[in-house]
Amino acid sequence: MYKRILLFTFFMALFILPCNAAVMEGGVSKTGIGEQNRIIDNQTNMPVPNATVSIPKQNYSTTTDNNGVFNLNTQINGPQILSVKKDGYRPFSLTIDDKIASVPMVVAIEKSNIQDIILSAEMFHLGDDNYSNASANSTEFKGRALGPYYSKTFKMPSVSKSEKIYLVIGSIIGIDTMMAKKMGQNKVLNSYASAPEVYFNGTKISEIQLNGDGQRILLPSNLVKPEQNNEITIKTGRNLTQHAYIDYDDIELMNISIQSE
Ligand SMILES: [Ca+2]
Repeated sequence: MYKRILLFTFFMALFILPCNAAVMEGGVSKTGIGEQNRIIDNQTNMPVPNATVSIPKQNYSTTTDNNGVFNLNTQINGPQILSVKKDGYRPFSLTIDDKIASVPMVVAIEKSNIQDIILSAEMFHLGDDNYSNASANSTEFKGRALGPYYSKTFKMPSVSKSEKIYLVIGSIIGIDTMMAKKMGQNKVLNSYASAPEVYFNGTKISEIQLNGDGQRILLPSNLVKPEQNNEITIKTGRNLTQHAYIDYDDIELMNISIQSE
């Protein structure tokens, strides 16, 4: 069931990405063509001034003007993560490429919810820094690997029974599963990896088969410990065709948060 949710989210992301100049909003698209790159509020459609728009891989960063307009004065070669940050809004990231960057994009960002818990707003790398240039989005890799897994403990607020709580992964790139390969997300010919696994309070709750933005993973309510420490762990996969030594799949993630609705 979780996998189905993930896949659904991914397919939405996949179909949105090639739509040039569509409004992109937390993995959901609204139609609209911009004349300039702009950041708007998803509720009011008003411009968001003074938002930070960056390409973390390049250490490139710029700010929107009073009309929410920004220019990307940097070369986009291959898929890259674009990050948008603004106080009072959920951190947002989007995988873009030269095609998407070549036409004006309008990005709608969402006000943060007081219940949101940001586990990480930075880009980080899991794996062992040993990867093929044909790996999904390998040109995007930045920084040394943290190792094969990421783990974070956080205090869960009090939650009502009806509340659904999600782990939200803003962007993930570099996954080299068989499915990612079939979907054309990488050009690795002869090898593939197991899927990254997500654990919540010690129980495996999901596998992430595909790269994409805004992936939401429902935290099973029976595992949620209200008003106590809870733990999220994301383990990267392993190259299943390398038997001589352990070769972890090198992946990058950005914007990990807990959101409820
Ligand atoms: Ca590796």
